[in-house]
Amino acid sequence: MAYPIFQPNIETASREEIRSIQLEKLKTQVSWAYDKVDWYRARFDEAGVKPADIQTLEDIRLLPFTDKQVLRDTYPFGLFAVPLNEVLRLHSSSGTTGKPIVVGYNAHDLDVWSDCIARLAQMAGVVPGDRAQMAFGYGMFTGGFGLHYGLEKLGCMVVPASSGNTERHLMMIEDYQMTVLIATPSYAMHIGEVAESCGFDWEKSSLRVGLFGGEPCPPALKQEIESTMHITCTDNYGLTEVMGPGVSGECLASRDHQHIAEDHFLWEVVDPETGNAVEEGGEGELVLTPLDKQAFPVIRYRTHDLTRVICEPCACGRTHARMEKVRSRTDDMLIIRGTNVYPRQVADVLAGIAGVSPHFRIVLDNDKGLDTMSVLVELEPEALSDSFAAMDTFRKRIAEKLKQNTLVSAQVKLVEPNGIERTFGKTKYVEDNRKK
Ligand code: DLL
Repeated sequence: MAYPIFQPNIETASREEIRSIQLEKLKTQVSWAYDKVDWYRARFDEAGVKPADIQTLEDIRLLPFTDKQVLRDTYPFGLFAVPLNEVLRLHSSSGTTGKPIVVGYNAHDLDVWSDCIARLAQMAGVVPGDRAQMAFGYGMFTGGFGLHYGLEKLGCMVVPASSGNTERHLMMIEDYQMTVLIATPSYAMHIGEVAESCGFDWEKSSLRVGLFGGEPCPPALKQEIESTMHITCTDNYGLTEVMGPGVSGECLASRDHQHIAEDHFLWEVVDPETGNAVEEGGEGELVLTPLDKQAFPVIRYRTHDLTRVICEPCACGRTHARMEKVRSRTDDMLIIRGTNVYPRQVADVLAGIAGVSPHFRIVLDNDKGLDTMSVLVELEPEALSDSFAAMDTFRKRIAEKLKQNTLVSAQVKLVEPNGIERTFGKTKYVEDNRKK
């Protein structure tokens, strides 16, 4: 079987060539960050490292890590390396208390991003002329716009349907003869459920490929969607801080892995406790350094995603290293309908409301393929009232504040004082009942 490749001379370069491209770009990227961003210059100086000290790829270990906290501390533009009038796009990521983190792209960055997306689409068998229906949200989430421009670059017709309005999605798949669906796996599952309830016939549908990502996609879920919709789906990985989708993509020859776009990202796998490199092929936390970012350089970003990386050649012909699908993280981040939520965001919101105890529980369920979040909120005795209307207003106010902060709608249930069970005095803050 021949697999089409978007940039064959880069995607099938020898390991030596890839390392040499990476080293050249790494040197430039480190100098760029040092010269243009005060924060990097101060940190590198503190660590006693100058850009000229980077002589091999392993020398990256001389540099300090960055993490989400750094992006918060420098909010909104403290890590930007180009004048703001050269920045063409901002995106942001949820999952932090208070302000989100902000990232920016100039024309060069957007061009690189589209190449990375066109690559992962080709890996899944998408070809110019395909008709791609977008069910990722457009907005601050990187999924919608990221995939949109990359697919246009590949030569696809893109229908920017966005997420929601599932019956309209089905109508468009049928009427416009769509061939590619872009969605989070949980939303794709939901489309499948709605299709079943309205008698949609997938056997007659023109849909051929699903491009998924943004959250873990358990193999059983992928297989279920593939067999329901009669399509082939790939699962693609990325994160806002280093670009968005496009960091790595699944090819059709190695279904449990994703090829990292190694000419654009230098990867390390480290022990989450010590920060030291794990042995080759060992499991650890993925650390990424984008090699081609001008507006928003990021050096040694701690993703908190656990994986292992292998460099053996792949049957698809690509030589870029493959990371195992991410199934878990080193922190407690939850992904709910594609939105990142930390339990401490809920804790912070509740801490600001009088009459509420610090004990709560986030309960996650899955209703017809869609994640749902309920929050059990324990009351202090003084907040109890006999008036149903007063309690209901209070409940709605909490739900509104949670929505503002986490960007996810939650059903709030008020619980009497001491009503949330403690085990050995400890509250279990998350109960995740979603299909694993
Ligand atoms: O989810 C970017 C993206 C959009 C990737 C669309 C693919 C498709 P964030 O919202 O910043 O960015 O969330 C990033 O989501 O650190 C992982 O923990 C998780 N994640 C993203 N893709 C996958 C995946 C986008 N395919 C965080 N498998 C990451 C497992 C994923 N986890």
